[in-house]
Amino acid sequence: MPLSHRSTLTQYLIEQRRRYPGASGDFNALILDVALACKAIARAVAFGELGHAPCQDGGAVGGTGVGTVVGNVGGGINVQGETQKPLDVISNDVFTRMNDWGGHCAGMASEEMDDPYQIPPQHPRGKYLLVFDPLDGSSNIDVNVSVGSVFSVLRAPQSVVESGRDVVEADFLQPGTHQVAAGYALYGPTTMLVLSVGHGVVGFTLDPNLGEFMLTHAHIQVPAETQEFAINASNSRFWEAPIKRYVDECLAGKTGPRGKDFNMRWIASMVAEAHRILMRGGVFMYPRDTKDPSRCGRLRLLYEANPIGYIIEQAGGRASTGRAAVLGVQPTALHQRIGLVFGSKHEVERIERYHAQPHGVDMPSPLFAERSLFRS
Ligand code: AFP
Repeated sequence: MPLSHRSTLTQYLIEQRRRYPGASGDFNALILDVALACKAIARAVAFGELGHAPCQDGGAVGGTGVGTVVGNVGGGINVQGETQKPLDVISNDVFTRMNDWGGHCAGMASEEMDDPYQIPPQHPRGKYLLVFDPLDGSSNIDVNVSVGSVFSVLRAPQSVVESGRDVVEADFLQPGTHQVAAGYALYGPTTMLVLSVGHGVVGFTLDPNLGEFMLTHAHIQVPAETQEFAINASNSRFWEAPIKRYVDECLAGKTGPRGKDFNMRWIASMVAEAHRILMRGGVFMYPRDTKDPSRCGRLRLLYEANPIGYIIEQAGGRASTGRAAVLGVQPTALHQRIGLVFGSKHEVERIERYHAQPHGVDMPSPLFAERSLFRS
């Protein structure tokens, strides 16, 4: 049956499963549990300040308990040393509770938890690992800017599946190429779920009447060319030469070496930036820099860079550390940070070429040397 543009997420997953006649259905059930978590978080986010008081439904959002007293938890410090917003904590709780009972997961890991999450003993253990940032961009919550959830699905190592043992950090240290699915939910003017199960990228919009994710974007492709880039320019004095060169050349516009004008964007909510790039092209950079020598980037490899990188590459774009494909990086720690550049393929390849050249510059660039707007 050809996929209609109004399929539900469930119908889409059933269509995909037909490719694998031996599939048990565990994978589809896992994605549907993740989607349910995203719906519950969308609802919690939508309450905004109203969430500080108990909502009228007594918190019964599909039995999730979301919607109650949003403002009274959180305020702790997570493993990243960042202050947790109440919604960070609630979203993490929703993700773990929605996914720990179904028998699909062997364990989970999250930005908000120092250590891997163990499936409680009363529930069966499955063959997948779920890794997520339950509420990315949460520093934007107070100003009502779009935020999102990012997730990555890996296979649990055979030793975990066979023994049913507790998961340990090492089980999660798999390169992004090992992901079997990745996606994000964007809580913006509409709530969307963007997903790849390894056969391209599709987008679903949450129908508020039905409470269903409906397929609205059947074949998402990142345009190869762009005139838009996104970077936090306040870090320019810490950038390495190849990034300075790239940005300078974009800023030089029509009269510079690129021969065209660029727009710059920065939302500080990576899911929202990734979504914009998937819809109309662009390049996002949070590169390695010299701001804090103890860390080699801002974004987290396992639950930010890898899932977004997977989606972008499945959509025909490129995701890189600046030097090499981010999906090829062998992780060394659960909460490892990394430099990340992703988006329109030709732009990311250009940035990689600049990194490959000695000092990031192959010939004296008059703009870089003389007129750099971001000279250090
Ligand atoms: P939060 O989830 O702590 O708000 O972090 C968001 C984020 O990881 C990513 O979504 C943004 O692109 C990036 O950080 C913004 O970082 P700056 O605040 O340094 O611009």
